Amino acid sequence: MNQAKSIKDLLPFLRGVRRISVLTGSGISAESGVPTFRGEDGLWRTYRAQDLATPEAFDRDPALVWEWYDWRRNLMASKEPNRGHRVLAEWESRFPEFTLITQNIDGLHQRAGSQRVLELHGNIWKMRCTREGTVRENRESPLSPLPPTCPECGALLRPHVVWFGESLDSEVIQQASQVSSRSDLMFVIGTSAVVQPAASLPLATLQAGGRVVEINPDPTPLTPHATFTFRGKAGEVLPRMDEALSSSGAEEGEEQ
Ligand code: BV8
Repeated sequence: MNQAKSIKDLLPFLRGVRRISVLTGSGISAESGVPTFRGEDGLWRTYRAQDLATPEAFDRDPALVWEWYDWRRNLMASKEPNRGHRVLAEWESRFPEFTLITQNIDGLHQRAGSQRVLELHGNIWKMRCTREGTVRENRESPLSPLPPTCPECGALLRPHVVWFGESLDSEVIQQASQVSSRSDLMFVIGTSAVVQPAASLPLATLQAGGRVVEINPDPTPLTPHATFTFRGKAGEVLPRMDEALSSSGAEEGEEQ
């Protein structure tokens, strides 16, 4: 049984580790008021995302897909990073090698101050020209006109996100896989661990002899494999871990 009794159980593992990675999912943004995908307030339950977050849906009805993304952008525009995001941003400078890999497209990690973020599924604030492939950031909310068109060539713009059935950016997934298989320890926070290939990254850490620490109020398919599981909300567990770390000096590989 890998249920951690307390954060103190974790400290010996954090002492002296050099390479730490984190994989986050929509659960880390839940306490910022951004609906998760499969929870009670599930964003997808309302909008049947599986029908909309696909290239086929976009080809069939770009205006409808853009209405959904515009609704999500409006929703996210008023949300702030929470304590969980902020602790991870601080940890970036506290550990010798720290990499944040996120499935989220809300940009809240960057807003919290994280500099090195691997966005596996893209970013809702970026758009890509369907003809030229150029990517631009656009934070206009609400968008007008809908659907937006390329200022250079007039072609339709699409959200710069990875839809179901689309491959991830090869550079990004290659980097994420490399980081995962080199991590001494990977925190897996706020993800139901069902979407591939993201869900396989913690297994790469374990296969290479690293440890996995899961933080989630609910069990997931990863739970039985995790070295430690903390049942709780990211915005509560992470600040407590940060507190325990600071008072124990178990950081930057400090020898105890
Ligand atoms: C691909 C962007 C090649 C768009 C998203 C292998 C096996 C099986 C299936 C596949 C496979 N390989 C490919 C597939 C198909 C598919 C897939 O994985 N399907 C799943 C559903 C079975 N994958 C793909 O299509 C990927 N492409 O592999 O290309 C290929 C192509 C075709 C066929 C084969 C190979 C592309 C996947 C990317 C899809 N795009 N998002 C958009 O957002 O609009 S995925 C979407 O799901 C989001 O990015 C989201 O982050 C992600 C994962 O969801 P979670 O983040 O985990 O969110 P969820 O709600 O599920 O869970 C929240 C968790 O938080 C819960 O556990 C909850 O308990 C917890 N929580 C709640 N509150 C808190 C909390 N935790 C902490 N604190 C709290 N307060």
